[in-house]
Amino acid sequence: MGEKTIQKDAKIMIEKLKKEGIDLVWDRLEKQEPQCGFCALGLSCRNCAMGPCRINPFGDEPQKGVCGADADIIVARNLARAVASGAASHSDHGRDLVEVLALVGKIKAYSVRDGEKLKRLAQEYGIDTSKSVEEIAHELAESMMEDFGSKKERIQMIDRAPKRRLEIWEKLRIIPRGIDREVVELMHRTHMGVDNDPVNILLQCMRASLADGFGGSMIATEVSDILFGTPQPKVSTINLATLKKNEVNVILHGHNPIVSEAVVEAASDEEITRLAKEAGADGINLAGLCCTGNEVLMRKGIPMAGNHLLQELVIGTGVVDVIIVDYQCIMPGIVDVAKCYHTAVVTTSPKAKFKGAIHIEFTPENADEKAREVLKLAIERFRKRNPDFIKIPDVKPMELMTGFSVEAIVKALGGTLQPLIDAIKEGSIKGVVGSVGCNNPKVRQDYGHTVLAKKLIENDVLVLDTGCAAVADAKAGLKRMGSANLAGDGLKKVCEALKIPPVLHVGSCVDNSRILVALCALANELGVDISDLPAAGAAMEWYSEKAIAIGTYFVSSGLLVVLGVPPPIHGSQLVLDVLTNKVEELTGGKFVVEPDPEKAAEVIIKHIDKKRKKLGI
Ligand code: BF8
Ligand code: SF4
Repeated sequence: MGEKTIQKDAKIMIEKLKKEGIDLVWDRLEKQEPQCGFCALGLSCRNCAMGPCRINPFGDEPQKGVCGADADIIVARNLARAVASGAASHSDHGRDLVEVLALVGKIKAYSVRDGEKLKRLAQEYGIDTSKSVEEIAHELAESMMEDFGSKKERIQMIDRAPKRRLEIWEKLRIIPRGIDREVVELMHRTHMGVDNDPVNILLQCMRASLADGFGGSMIATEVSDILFGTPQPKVSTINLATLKKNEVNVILHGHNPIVSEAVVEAASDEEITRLAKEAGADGINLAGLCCTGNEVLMRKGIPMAGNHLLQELVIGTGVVDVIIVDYQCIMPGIVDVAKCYHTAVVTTSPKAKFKGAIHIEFTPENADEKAREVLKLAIERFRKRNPDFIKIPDVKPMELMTGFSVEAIVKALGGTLQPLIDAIKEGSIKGVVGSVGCNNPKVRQDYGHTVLAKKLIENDVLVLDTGCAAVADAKAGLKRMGSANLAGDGLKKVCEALKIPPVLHVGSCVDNSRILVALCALANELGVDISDLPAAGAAMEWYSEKAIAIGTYFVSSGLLVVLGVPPPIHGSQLVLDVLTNKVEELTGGKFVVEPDPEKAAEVIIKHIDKKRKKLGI
């Protein structure tokens, strides 16, 4: 295995934990190698008890599963199940927020922070906005719950897409009817003996992914903004040096801001501060990890400890007193690492319990009380730190600018998208790229994201990033004040004028819906389709099924999407050809698999140039 990470803080911690004999994600990957070749190609199936089956990729027998399914059917079905899981994850997260919205007025811990957005959404859903905030919130929640069900012919926010895009989807019959419905139908179709036309399965993959992008994820973003405030630009810090030796450190990990927002509130509670001081600490220090981290960074400016592959390393600093999690992307491995230190892993959701963790269940009704309980636990654990195990990497916390919701971007532009459109037209900004997704131990951590982003901004391409890609770029200093210097002359000029970095943090992974909203708005302003825009997506270090769902809704929306890690589809020439080639005739978008970020940037820039030429700009 080559170098594991490009980041200094991570390198220092990997070294420390190695000396302490602790098994990390990279060690476990090594022990898994060689990984199953059939599975890597998508050629194994265990969908029923006549199997498990596998297809020989070299043309020898077996070429069919016991039921008669061939490579194309098996690969398409496997991909479909990944899309279903990814869409389900984002959407179930969205639903949890809708359930909180429905309780506004009846509970203490949560209220409406962005009343303007609540009204805007209510109008979009056809709700009478002359009522009280609580009534509007309740009715909006009810309407959104219908988006999840099977009563509607189309989910509400799909109509944010440009007219031409909707016509394309209507023709392909992939307008999502209900969020849960499309996921359930995809699972149904992949049961043995249902949909055995690989292309038909892929079309339903697109529909389920759109139910995520314009449904579950978009609801998660919009309702989080309503409940916790729409992000505005702010400055914060990032990397492991955000941990403080003399403070009680609590790491907020996972995805849904419901729990973490309550913890942020409770951390400024006088009693808590007093207890922390009594224990000998200077105070409480909160730091984020993964997408929960992105949520509280965007809205509250809470410092960020790191991304996906930092979750074990952060515990190894010996100063994390509690790591509190909600759900998704939380490696079970953190419980084993935490056992070697004084760190408590606290789970909070009835749907995400971890063997060996402490479960403190949060509900909308008890959130403030439970948040204080968790902080008290952290203070207790602070007393139990072992000084022999403490090491915070000696690096400077990196400064970053965050908080670029679409509303904030429009505000920075002076109230309309026009300046951005003008900049794109005259070529000072060549195009826009959404850089998204994870870390994957198979890729040198943060290398793919950061090299891609640097190359794009050098070429005057504005980068919008989310999730762990956003954390990677920020750690590398691409979102510092003054990072406009790293951009090409055109983009630099625009960034300096607007006082923004050339890489804009638009949020967590559900906030990829913000990228959709921005692209829809741009296309609508220009009177074109999304596929006409000089725009693209990239997921250079993806690992998660959620990333597959995101990539699929980007491609379905007409974007070229570069994947830096090959998806398990290479076992079927047909599926590979559809997704990397033929789909372009249908949606205008397609996947490109390119692990080298330099080459990925070239592919994207060429694509952007082509689109500019076609637009005559
Ligand atoms: O939803 S980028 S590793 S943390 S899946 Fe997970 Fe991937 Fe990070 Fe956020 Ni998104
Ligand atoms: Fe085998 Fe077909 Fe069953 Fe899959 S569905 S395990 S290919 S028999």
